[in-house]
Amino acid sequence: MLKAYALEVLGFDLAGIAAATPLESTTRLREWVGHGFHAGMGYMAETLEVRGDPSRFLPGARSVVCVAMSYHDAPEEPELAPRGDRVVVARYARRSDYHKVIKRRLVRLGRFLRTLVPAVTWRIGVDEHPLLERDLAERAGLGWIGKNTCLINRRLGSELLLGELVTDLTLPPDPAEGDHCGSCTSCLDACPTRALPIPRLLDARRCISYLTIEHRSELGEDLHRPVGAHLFGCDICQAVCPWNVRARCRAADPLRPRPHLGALRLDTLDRLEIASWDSLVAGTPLRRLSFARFRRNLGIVADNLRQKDEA
Ligand code: B12
Ligand code: SF4
Ligand code: SF4
Repeated sequence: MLKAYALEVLGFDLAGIAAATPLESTTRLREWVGHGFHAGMGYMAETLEVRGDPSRFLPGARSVVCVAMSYHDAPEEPELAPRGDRVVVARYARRSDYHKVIKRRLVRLGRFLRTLVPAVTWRIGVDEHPLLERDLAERAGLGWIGKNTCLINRRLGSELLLGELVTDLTLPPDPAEGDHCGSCTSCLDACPTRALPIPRLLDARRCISYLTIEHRSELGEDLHRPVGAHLFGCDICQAVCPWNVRARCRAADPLRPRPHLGALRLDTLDRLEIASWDSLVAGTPLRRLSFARFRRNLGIVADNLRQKDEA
């Protein structure tokens, strides 16, 4: 009944239930942080022990309702190479900020649960909350974690945004889905910075998504060229994935794309003052990029596009 409400009334694309017991993958997370693969994301190290154990997120947690919303805009062509002076913004960021959208829906899901069981306790999680979201979603049967480390669903692909409702209620868990990557290595082969050295291991120090969104200081010279035309985020290891090429779905309101954010041009961006940058990105995930980091990224992209023209 809860899953049906999430899907049919609230409009989530996927919903499943996982037991709230500690995740085995916490060991992997410790190793990942131990090797420094988390780069400058200090919050990953600080919240390490909480992330893999939902009962530390919500004392007494028994179940996690995992949900996902698609932002797939098939049949758009995969944007591996930029055209002309086109600057690339990750597809998830070309629309309203999913954090707000998913949070609002999860709160409604929690309120609905309370009408069924008045004494229930719940807490919601989306992205910045210390939960291993993809591992929980995998356990809840929403898909599997691919070699590019993204959660992939057989029907919808991996262009999914995740959220959770953690509750002290015991709910019947869904079966987990098996791995469907097989012998494919397209994502590892396509990564321009070799940030995926082996399957399911992402080295954030080399990932364009980390470097353009989260990294605070200047980028190492050796990483400038591979950043290409990416102003914010990177979709390459998902664009080449056969499960996304095959996915046949469309992002629904309120996650429909804002077309102008998919067609940004270097010369237009270069003329932006801080106030016009703020209004361009208002209400989207691009808001996370301060004007100073926007200028830093744009400088790198401009050099790369210029060199491409000269070549
Ligand atoms: C930190 C972070 C990042 C970092 C690090 C990415 C990473 N792979 O961890 C950076 C900034 C690079 C990033 C990039 C992106 N992110 Co991000 N990010 C997160 C965040 C906040 C935490 C992820 C995390 O726990 N990482 C820790 C590492 C260790 O996890 P991991 O690499 O997946 O490894 C786990 C498993 O793969 C497994 N494992 C690892 N190795 C092995 C090996 C074997 C053999 C096995 C069996 C298992 C296994 O154990 C590990 C621990 O659980 C989550 C939100 C959340 N709270 O979970 C969003 C989240 C993962 N991001 C998301 C998105 C959309 C993106 C981008 C697509 C954005 C973009 N277009 O630029 C890219 C995708 C890059 C990629 N290939 O992952 C979505 C992913 C949705 C999905 N379908 O998977 C999330 C879930 C946010 C959300 N609420 O929707 N992100
Ligand atoms: S997001 Fe881009 S840079 Fe990061 S692992 Fe994927 S392809 Fe490589
Ligand atoms: S590109 Fe291939 S290996 Fe990579 S996640 Fe997709 S199916 Fe798995």
